[in-house]
Amino acid sequence: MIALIKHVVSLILVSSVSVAIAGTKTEEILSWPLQMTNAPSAWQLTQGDPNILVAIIDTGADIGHPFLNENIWVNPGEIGEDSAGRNKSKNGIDDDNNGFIDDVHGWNFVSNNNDLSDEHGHGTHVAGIVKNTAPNVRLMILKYFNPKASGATNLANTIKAIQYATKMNARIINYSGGGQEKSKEEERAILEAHHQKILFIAAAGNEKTNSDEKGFYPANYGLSNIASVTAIDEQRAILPSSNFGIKTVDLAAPGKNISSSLPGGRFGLMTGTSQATAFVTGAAALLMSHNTNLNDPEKIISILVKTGFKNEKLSEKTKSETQLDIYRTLVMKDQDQDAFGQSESPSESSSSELLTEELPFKIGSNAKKLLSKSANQSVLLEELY
Ligand SMILES: [Ca+2]
Ligand SMILES: [Ca+2]
Repeated sequence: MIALIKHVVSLILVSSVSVAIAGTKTEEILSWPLQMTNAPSAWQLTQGDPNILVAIIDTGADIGHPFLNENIWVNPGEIGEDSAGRNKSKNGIDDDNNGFIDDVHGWNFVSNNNDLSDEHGHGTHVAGIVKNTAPNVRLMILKYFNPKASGATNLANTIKAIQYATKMNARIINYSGGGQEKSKEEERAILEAHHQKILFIAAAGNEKTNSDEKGFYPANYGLSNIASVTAIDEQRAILPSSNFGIKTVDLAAPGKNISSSLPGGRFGLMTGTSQATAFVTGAAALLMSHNTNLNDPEKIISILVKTGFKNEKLSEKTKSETQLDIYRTLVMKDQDQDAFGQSESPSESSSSELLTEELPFKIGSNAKKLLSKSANQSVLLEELY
């Protein structure tokens, strides 16, 4: 498992590049991924259902961050008073009998406690992107990554985190990590999640490789609840660092110079397929919020891919040459629910014009609020490590 840690570290470090933005308006930087994915138009339909629970399996998160704190999941079985009148969240008792003591917002599998603090920044950044895309959904924080631990340990903690998310009924797992080593146990854990209809959104990886030839896991397990996401820049080109593959990579989303939250109440930029993955997770959460009967992961992935915006720059890079378009995802699902059957192509549907014409970008009041909230608190020029 030495290779795994190497690649896990590599994935995260590539995602950690902070970029100076001298001469660029902060709001432009903040808004481009949301504009490109038509998120503000989508928010006019839904900003996310608080009942949609998204597990962020990563480096932890700053759950007190002003941008995140209202979105952090609260385990209902670990709050309130116990029979002795003590606060369940800190009584040292596993009140909901799930095997974890005082797991109020998630779990730290590195230290085996409920301290979710993020010393790295990656998890806080990924969580912020999901929140920024799906403003009202809940985030369960599961910390698996320890840069000082062995690959085997990080893998074992990943598996435990997937099992926790499954047990606690997350609807989506965001996994912005991975490596080129397979693990039967990890695959089995994701299969168990599939049995609970949990959608698993995974980073394609930042190895600059063709994932059809050299697998990157968990993105490459081939399970029908896993979506593999690669990253594009503001010009819609795939990043030179991003993995690709016409058989194995499902779709692309923005991943370069992405602004999001960082520990300590800060904001900053990161780059990589980790960030792209988080946008797709947010989009899937909005889709589930808008279509409450939609719970088949395979179908959700199919909708995300087929309603994506066709991008010729993704030719030979992804399965369907599409990039995430959240508004289309919601609207096309609304307009023609039969368009996504296995035998029918969306291009034959009554809403086919949506596949070939770019929809007008409209920014709603909530979008402005979100963007300005970010801009006012941004600290964008820091080198993280
Ligand atoms: Ca518990
Ligand atoms: Ca307790």
